[in-house]
Amino acid sequence: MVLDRDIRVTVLGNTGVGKTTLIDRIKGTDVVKIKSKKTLEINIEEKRIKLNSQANEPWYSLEAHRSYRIIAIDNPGDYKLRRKWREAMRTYRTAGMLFLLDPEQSIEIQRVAMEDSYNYFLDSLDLDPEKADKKGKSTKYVFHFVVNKCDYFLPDGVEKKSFKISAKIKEKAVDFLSHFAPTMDEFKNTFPRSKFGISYISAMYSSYNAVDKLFEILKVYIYQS
Ligand SMILES: Nc1nc2c(ncn2[C@@H]2O[C@H](COP(=O)(O)OP(=O)(O)O)[C@@H](O)[C@H]2O)c(=O)[nH]1
Ligand SMILES: [Mg+2]
Repeated sequence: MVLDRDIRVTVLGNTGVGKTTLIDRIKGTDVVKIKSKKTLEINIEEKRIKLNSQANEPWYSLEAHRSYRIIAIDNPGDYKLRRKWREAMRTYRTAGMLFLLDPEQSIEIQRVAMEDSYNYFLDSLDLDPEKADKKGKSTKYVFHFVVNKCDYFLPDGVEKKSFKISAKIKEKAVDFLSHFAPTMDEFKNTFPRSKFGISYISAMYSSYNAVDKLFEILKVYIYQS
């Protein structure tokens, strides 16, 4: 339908941070049905969804009747396979990237992954660094940083199912994310016209609403409404 809209996004992050799990969860898929295996190739996942906010739109509005097609480019996270990121971003032009972080994993290693995503994103714009910088300065992209596996901050013995972020857990997740602030600032300096956001979720245990919300945010960035 003409009304339909695409949300094209590249999903990046170190191996094991939950990229594939998150993409699998889109559309309310139950996590128990998902078999996790290492991503070695670039996979394109397409899912047509209705966002929760659309239910609040009046029936006569276009928005109420739209479908959103999520096109998520799932990438391998192994550092040896990261050169594929540039390839993926060159081949499948997207609005920007979802960068996932895992509080269970080394900060140092993930910082390198974040720096790699920055460099490969620029490379994908133009292999000439000056031209890439220029493009970065003048174009609007979307960079959304996601602290995944926030269930990791729950005290032992607390039920994880239907995980909901509390103020206490968010505080810990914010603290974890602060280690990446210098790199995130670098993104902001290089892409001054772009949109930046942060989400705290558990791809595995958050309700579908929380997963859906991530794409609501992207929709607003991309379509400004
Ligand atoms: N506890 C917890 N485990 C998760 C979460 N998301 C993913 N995982 C697990 O982390 C592992 C790696 O996930 P995967 O999606 O394959 O990561 P990828 O390499 O980034 O695609 C799997 O065993 C998942 O079940 C989460 O939110 N919480
Ligand atoms: Mg994967």
